[in-house]
Amino acid sequence: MSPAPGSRTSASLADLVVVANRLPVDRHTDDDGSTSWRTSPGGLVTALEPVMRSNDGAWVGWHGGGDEHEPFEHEGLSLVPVPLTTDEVRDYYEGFSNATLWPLYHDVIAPPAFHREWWDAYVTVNQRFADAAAEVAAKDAVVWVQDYQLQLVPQLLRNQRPDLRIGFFLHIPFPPSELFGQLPWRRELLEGLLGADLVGFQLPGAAANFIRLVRARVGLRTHRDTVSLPDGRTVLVRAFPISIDAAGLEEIARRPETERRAREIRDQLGDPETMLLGVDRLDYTKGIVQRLRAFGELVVEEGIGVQQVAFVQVATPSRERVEQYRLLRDDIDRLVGRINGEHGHIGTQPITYLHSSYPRAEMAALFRAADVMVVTPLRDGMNLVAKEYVACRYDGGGALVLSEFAGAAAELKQAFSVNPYDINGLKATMLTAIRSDPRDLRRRMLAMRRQVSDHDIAYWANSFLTELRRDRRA
Ligand code: GDG
Repeated sequence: MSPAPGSRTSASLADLVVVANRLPVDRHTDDDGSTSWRTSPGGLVTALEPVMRSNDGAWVGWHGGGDEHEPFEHEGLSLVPVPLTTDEVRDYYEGFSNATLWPLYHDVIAPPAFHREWWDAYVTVNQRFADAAAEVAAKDAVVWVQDYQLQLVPQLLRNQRPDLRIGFFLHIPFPPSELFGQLPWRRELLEGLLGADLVGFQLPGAAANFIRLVRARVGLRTHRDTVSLPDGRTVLVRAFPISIDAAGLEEIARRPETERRAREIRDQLGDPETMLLGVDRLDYTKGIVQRLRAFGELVVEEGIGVQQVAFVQVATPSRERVEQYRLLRDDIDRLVGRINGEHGHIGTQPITYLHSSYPRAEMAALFRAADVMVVTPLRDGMNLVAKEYVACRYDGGGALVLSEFAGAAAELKQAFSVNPYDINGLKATMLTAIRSDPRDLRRRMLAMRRQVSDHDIAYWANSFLTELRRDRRA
């Protein structure tokens, strides 16, 4: 039975509900034992904050703990915490989400693991998120479910609240049927997603994969981007390429202290002629090993000295309890150690490797400092780093080397395109980018800047919500 949309006081019911694995806040425990919440900055919260405020919005997500926690307000946002036990974090989050779905959806770059108890936890946790959303949503509210951790939520929510308008957006790639077909629970996941009125993907190819799978595995009728269900309901399936808060980031990049810091970074590197930069979560999908190996070979073969070229790689710690991530970290440590050991000198080394995370302003300074940004994922839903680099280059300078397997490649057509599996091609392209004529670089950068500023994160959120709210019964 559906809980009356009012088991909470009607004043706290929301007309727009975002459901995501994490709340956009982190809990901090102070010395005296008291706890406080701090906003964890991210693209999604930046995008949704204005719409949340003007729509009586609420955000449902895990608060990082296993304790039951009452809904609360933080900096004007209404937050609804969902608890996860330690076992659920292991089985639903680290297990099914990050060791089954993540590798399966990224071309099986790492082998996905299939465990029935992980699936059971995924079902249990998705039901809990659906229950929390059902309880907080006002009558006829719009609910926007985010990402691969919550693919069952649309249908579980619809079972309880058929009055709602439900949208779903997948931030990562959606695989072709040959790979998706491996999943023992493939039909359940497709049916979970079909609970939504609008299913959004990063690219049209992913939307097409989904439509094809729905026909083949669920046996439903589809016409172009629409799925027809037996009860007369239709599901619209479209691409909505995500973006960044381009103006907000450019404002940080333009600050005098950011410029000062960018100059300081180059000085600290020994003032090389060219600085190359990589910024990624430490993840096997990002092609960090391929990129560093290519750079290492360039150093040897082209006789590029540390005075000429410096490579800075920021690899933000990520999912450190999942085995594949620990193995990758060791591989990168070894590779960097070998290249620096063989080609470094006292005080200078070819690769500056930073396994750490930094404030936004430091990232902007790094983007300002870098002549060549190297983004080489083996598969990536979008890749916001590529767009962030472009947003920071208000001077029209800098070169972007971009993998053809990043979603961003569909929009950033003037980047230097690479196949990261082709190490020789990667070397040649990095060299071309390093040696390019500044006028050619400027022409490319200005075109990419236009694309990113016209299609920013607000454009993304508005296009999705406008489509979701559209009355399609007529
Ligand atoms: C998923 C999809 C899709 C990184 N290190 C630091 C830091 N970052 C920021 C970057 C960027 C974000 O994290 C990473 O976003 P990406 O898009 O590059 O990659 P994923 O984390 O894999 O994101 C991806 C995205 O969802 C959105 O839909 O594009 O394809 O995989 O914003 O700048 N930020 C700070 N310090 C760091 O050390 N402040």
